[in-house]
Amino acid sequence: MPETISHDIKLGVLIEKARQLRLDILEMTTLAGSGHLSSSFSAVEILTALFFGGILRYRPADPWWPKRDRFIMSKGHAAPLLYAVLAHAGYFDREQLWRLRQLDSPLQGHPIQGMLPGVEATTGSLGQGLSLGIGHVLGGRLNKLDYRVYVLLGDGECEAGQVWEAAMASAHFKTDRLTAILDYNKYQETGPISREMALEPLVAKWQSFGWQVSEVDGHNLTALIPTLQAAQTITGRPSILIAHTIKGKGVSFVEADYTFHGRALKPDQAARAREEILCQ
Ligand SMILES: Cc1ncc(C[n+]2csc(CCOP(=O)(O)OP(=O)(O)O)c2C)c(N)n1
Ligand SMILES: [Mg+2]
Repeated sequence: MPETISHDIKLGVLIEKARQLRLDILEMTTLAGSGHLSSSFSAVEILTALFFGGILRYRPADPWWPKRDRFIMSKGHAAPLLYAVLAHAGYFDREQLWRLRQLDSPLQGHPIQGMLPGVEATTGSLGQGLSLGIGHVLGGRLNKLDYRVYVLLGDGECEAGQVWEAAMASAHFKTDRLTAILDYNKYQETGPISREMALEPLVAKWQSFGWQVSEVDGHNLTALIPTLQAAQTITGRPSILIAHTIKGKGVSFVEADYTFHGRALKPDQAARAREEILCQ
């Protein structure tokens, strides 16, 4: 693997960032005693690439900078990941992470716009983020702003009809400043996607809706970053990265058991998980 990804971004620095994010998510959810650790771990490299790999333009000191690129966490239950990334990006003090899910905390179980700097959209009711993304693209078009919009979707989330309505609308409006990333970990809350509501053939589906589709290993930063860069060059239609991922990536016993969805680890499990993450 190359040591340098683009310009001066070092692969080793990004891998270490991903490790720190996993450790923080583990700490946050263990302290809270609840939260979606496995859903968060699934997308750690995707958000690392976006926020720290030179893809998104943003200004933590000016969260509503009109020209910022928009990132919408449509699978809002992965809030621990979003919060950890925003803290590491400098939007707020990292100490706030330890207040996840407390009653008076801005770090609620699902992200709420306006409560925490950097949270672009209120999400958690699955299926809505792509529609919000289209609105941002059309707004940018009207206001002559050239920002790009990125939406992270879950695969279980794609069982919601609104996603496909948005997919159609997006192609219709030729929203080429919109890139969706599908966290294709093959599981939703209650079991495998193939059993609950099969999505395949997924590439052909998105293509038939008029999207530019690429498939990528969602844990490989050297693949993710160039694929995201390539998506920026597409014109006349929206693009989607189907990112093959592993739910709970990084902790063997979580990867092996989908029932960890929405469950925090018990202190002894958390200690084992921490060891595994530190050894990678
Ligand atoms: C509209 C709606 N229905 C049901 C839920 C409950 N729910 C929360 S997470 C989840 C599964 C999501 O699976 P997926 O999109 O694959 O995300 P993953 O955790 O695998 O990343 C469900 C059904 C919800 N949040 N919103
Ligand atoms: Mg899933």
